[in-house]
Amino acid sequence: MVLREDAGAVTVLPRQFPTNRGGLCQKGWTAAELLDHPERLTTPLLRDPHTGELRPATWDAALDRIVTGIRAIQRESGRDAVAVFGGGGLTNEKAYTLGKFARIALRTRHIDYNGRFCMSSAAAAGLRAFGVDRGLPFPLADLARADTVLLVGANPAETMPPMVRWLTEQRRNGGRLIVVDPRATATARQADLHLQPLPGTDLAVANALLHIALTEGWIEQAYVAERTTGFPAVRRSVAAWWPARAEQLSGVPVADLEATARALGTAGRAVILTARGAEQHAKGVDTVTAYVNLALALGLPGRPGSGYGCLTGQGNGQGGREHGQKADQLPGYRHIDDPVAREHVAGVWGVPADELPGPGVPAYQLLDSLGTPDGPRALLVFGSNPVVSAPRAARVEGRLRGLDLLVVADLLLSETAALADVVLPTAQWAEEDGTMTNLEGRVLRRRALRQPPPGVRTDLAILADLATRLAAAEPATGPAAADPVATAAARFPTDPAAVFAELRRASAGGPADYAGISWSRIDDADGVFWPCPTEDGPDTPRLFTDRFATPDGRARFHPVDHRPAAEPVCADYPLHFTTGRVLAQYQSGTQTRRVDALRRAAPGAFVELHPDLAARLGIDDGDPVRVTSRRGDLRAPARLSPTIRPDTVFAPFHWSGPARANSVTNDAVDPISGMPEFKICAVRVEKA
Ligand SMILES: Nc1nc2c(c(=O)[nH]1)N[C@H]1C(S)=C(S)[C@@H](COP(=O)(O)OP(=O)(O)OC[C@H]3O[C@@H](n4cnc5c(=O)[nH]c(N)nc54)[C@H](O)[C@@H]3O)O[C@H]1N2
Ligand SMILES: Nc1nc2c(c(=O)[nH]1)N[C@H]1C(S)=C(S)[C@@H](COP(=O)(O)OP(=O)(O)OC[C@H]3O[C@@H](n4cnc5c(=O)[nH]c(N)nc54)[C@H](O)[C@@H]3O)O[C@H]1N2
Ligand SMILES: [Mo]
Repeated sequence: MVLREDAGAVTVLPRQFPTNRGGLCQKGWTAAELLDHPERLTTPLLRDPHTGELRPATWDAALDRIVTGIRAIQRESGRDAVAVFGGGGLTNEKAYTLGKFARIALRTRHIDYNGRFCMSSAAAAGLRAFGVDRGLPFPLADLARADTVLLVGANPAETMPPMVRWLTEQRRNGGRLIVVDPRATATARQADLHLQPLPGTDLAVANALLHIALTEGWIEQAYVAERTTGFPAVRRSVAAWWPARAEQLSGVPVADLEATARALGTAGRAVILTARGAEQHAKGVDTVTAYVNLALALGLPGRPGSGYGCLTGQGNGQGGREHGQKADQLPGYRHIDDPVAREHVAGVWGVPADELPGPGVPAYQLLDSLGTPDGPRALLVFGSNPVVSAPRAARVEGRLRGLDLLVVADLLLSETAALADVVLPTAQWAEEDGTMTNLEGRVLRRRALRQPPPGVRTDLAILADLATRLAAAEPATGPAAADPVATAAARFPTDPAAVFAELRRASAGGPADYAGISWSRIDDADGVFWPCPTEDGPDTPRLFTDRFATPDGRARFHPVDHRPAAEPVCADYPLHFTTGRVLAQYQSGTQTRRVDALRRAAPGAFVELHPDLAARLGIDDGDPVRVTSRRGDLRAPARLSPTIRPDTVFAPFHWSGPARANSVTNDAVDPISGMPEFKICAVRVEKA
């Protein structure tokens, strides 16, 4: 998009661009409203120890309080007693700096971020199958050429409207769209075929699809032989997944499973895409793996117009997961346990490799450990609102309240910021330069249109301020003769161009290699796809055309089996509860609940119920209802709709207070990715 500023008012205009072709969703059109919003934070806030209220303070007082607090806590309880929580909405430059800040300014192992709640299951599955995790290994425009597109647990008509144009074009070209969702969403209603499984049964569906493809002889034998390893074990494991068994579990009729397998197995070009509906489960990694197995057996990945992909969510959901805000990660998508990676990155940062901490723990585990005897005593949050968005949120809220020091940098007083000891007002998207990497792995520029309002600093400036003050408070160690404050200032530049130049060096040679990407090249080329190791060499719009990113170049099959949801339904909690999004609200709602047009379009939470279920429970449309799980409850008006399964209820998670969906959700996590089970738990529903 393009921004124009006229007499102080900012307007958002569309721009012809290959990913969205000038399309924006309503949240994009209205985003400028937040720049001058009356509730915008313009001064730091400090909690008054006597009254317990947040009060405006100077930057000096706020930063002093933070640095004194951090140093005292680390002196008493060790470096790991301070933790950092980041966000997938931060630019690459900020995500990179946040990871670096945690590792060399705080020297804590505890950093993780909200992307753990988002793409982590698909990332882990992609990594183990393909050797690299890039959401889409091909440009989005490829979708228009596919004969069949299978969307599993994705509702792009509400969550990525500009992307739906490619699906419309695909069907205009004669292609078929198949959607797997327990609800007949706006996306499913456009599909040629809608499979409506019980939540949490996608893995069984995928194994049955592969079973059918095997029986019918639709496996690409040559591809499997030349480009993959491990198929025999998968073939054996799906042998037990005859379609009638999958129908019994999922409720998807055998005929629909067969039609889906045929549409994929006999297509010239086919694409399988997963999103949060399939991934946000305690078996999310295995579920994605089952769809990757299917794609590999059909020979799709790396073939033009075909493949497997994950629809990455947040603004910088891709770049945010590459440059070191993940607990186990260093920039360039390197592993923090890898001695070579540590040497390289430590070299760029100018510190000894053995000073870099080891891996931390995934987001939920981190949040749940806060303030406990073995957990961190302080937390710094940049770009997330876990009081609303974390699973089992009441418990997380309690953990945050139990901290000795909570620092939140935000543009607005989010529910998490409202609990903080120190709140730092930060710049927004239109006020700072930087880069974002989109769902295609395409690195894009984000350009500043204007300065932040007086009193507001950028995240980069905040991190630099903290790093220099921490250095000043650090007792001198070792023979380092240099002035520690000057060294810290040099290590934490506030100019995003300087940060990006360093990020390029830090990522060089890693899986997500940005070394050849300059801002001017991005400008000249409508974005640049990583890996891009040299400035004059090519970038990589399509991965896997010749080889996969594994040591032997072959993709890896992994046998995976269905397992039930972490919390089965029972007599007391007889219904399945699932959560997701609506078109007009974004995430924890901090930003969108404050925009008039969006609030009018989606004023509050609701509980979506099938009319038959509602009749059984004596609930009418609009009645206040209570949804209760073992963790807590949510209250919101009923919205009756025949589009949802009668055994399942749905609520959006954008609201806080009594309507908070995450008061209800389960905090069971995937053993590999750490992804919480946002998409299924057992509940009871009654009129409130
Ligand atoms: N309007 C809007 N757009 C957004 C966002 C937003 O908050 N609001 N957030 C952005 C972000 S960060 C993300 S991650 C993306 C998410 O984009 P999506 O993944 O498309 O969004 P969700 O609504 O979370 O989930 C998609 C669908 O999964 C279905 N579902 C629930 N349980 C299951 C299940 O067990 N199996 C299957 N197959 N489906 C299931 C739900 O009914 C829902 O329709 O959206 C991005 N875009
Ligand atoms: N039940 C349920 N829960 C879910 C999900 C679900 O489907 N169901 N989805 C999960 C998913 S996929 C996601 S991505 C998470 C998202 O949930 P959160 O992590 O809470 O994400 P946001 O609401 O985007 O929070 C971003 C916060 O950072 C602020 N912010 C925005 N830009 C900046 C910036 O540049 N700098 C700083 N310092 N702050 C900024 C915003 O004002 C806002 O308060 O929710 C997860 N929670
Ligand atoms: Mo997300």
